[in-house]
Amino acid sequence: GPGYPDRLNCAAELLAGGRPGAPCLRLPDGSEWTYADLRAATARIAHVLTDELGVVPGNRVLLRGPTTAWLVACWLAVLEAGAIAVTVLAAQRAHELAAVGRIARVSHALCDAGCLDELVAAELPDLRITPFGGTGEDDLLRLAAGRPETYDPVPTSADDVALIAFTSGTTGLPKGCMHFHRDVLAIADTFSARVLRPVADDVFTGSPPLGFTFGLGGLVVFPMRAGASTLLLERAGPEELLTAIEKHRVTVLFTAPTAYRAMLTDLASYDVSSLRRCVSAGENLPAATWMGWHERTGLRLINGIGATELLHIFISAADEAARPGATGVPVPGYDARIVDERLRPVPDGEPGLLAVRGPTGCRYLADERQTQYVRDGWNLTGDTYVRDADGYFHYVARADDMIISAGYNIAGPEVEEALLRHPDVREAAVIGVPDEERGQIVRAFVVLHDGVQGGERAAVALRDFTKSVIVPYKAPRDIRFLPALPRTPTGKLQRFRLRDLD
Ligand code: 3SK
Repeated sequence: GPGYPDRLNCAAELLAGGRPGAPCLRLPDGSEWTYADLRAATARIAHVLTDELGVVPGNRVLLRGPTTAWLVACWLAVLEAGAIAVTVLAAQRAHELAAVGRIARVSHALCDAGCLDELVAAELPDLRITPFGGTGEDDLLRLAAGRPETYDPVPTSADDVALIAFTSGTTGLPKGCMHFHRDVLAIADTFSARVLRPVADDVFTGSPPLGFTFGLGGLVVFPMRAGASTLLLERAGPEELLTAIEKHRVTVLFTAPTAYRAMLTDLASYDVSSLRRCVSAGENLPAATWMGWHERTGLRLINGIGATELLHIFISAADEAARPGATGVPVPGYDARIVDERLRPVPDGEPGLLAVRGPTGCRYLADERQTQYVRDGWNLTGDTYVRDADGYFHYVARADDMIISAGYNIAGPEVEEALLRHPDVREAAVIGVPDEERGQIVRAFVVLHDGVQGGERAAVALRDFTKSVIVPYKAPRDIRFLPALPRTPTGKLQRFRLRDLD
């Protein structure tokens, strides 16, 4: 990866990314913070942290709130003060916050005044909670108001931990992933600089929250490293995104495949002609979604796979290099290969486990799952992938989501892609369910477009349709209709909840 000096404070570097008078943070009401504004706000908060709240380098500080300018300033201030940011989702509940707080041993929390309740209910002993953005006497912003506008950032080492990012944990206890100051810059200097290639005039926006590293990178680190600006949306559903793109002439969009599909439905009513770069990650991007977006906007979606363990995207492709249905090729600075259970490379064209290494690698905090995830320096992401003869990586399934039916291996996402080609289908999710005769059978959960009827006849028609698109043994034997699919706050499908439905 790129070389960095031994002494490095990534927050100070990011704040120096743009001209002082250039816009940095944009808000939905049309107001903006320049780089100088954000630098001053960060300095004031950092003074409160060190002088009043007793934060010392190495302390773990929990950050919680919707995507606002103040949350960004708090995040930067924690890092400038040499402390470690533990950014969680505003949507996380008390028991999840309690687990995160215990594992990360947080000493302080900065929490948006609008979502204090769950954090208080987490009952973390010895946690000093400071609200921000409220009206209380002890509000962080009130304390910060009279403080100096400059702050000497703690000269952290490039290898000091800057963040502990928690995996969204669709199953099991959440895992904390430690990332260094240099890692925060490395994601900007690899995926962003080499694949996304933003310019200072770009206006970023997107849906992932800052407690998800997809959002932290795409909505804070990448724009600031490029001296660009970012529109912060507290609510960022498909309609809010479309409205914001039109109103603020957004050029760079970060969101998940589901949102791209949902936006396609309403696209005709909005002017999205300002868009230049659209990144899709967080889940598999079906070829049909890529094609639909291309047909309607003329833009080639930049697909990517990232992981909290690796901080951001490590396989991707943009522009002419993008191929519908493929994730892409390793981002410059990363290596990826397909291996078997014993880490031996498997030939191109054969499915196996995805193994990755690069400048940002997984270091779990106090978790014995480290030795399963990282072997011989390779990160095993838990995905089954195939590499084709051109070196492109294609998603098959999560390794533990492969369905085996009557001896056939069936990858759920392939069946989902087939279902999504049907014009009535809005979302589809496929699981294997136990079956006496076949071991497992394929069951599909389908969300139909508004105004389309489900029922037995629709199920038969959909099943026949999938048989015309993929080999018939992969067609779902059982199709059920749902109003929506169960997802985590970061937008990932919760297959275990589908397995629990009966
Ligand atoms: O979870 C993901 O897929 C992801 C994607 C991009 C960046 C970061 C993450 C965790």
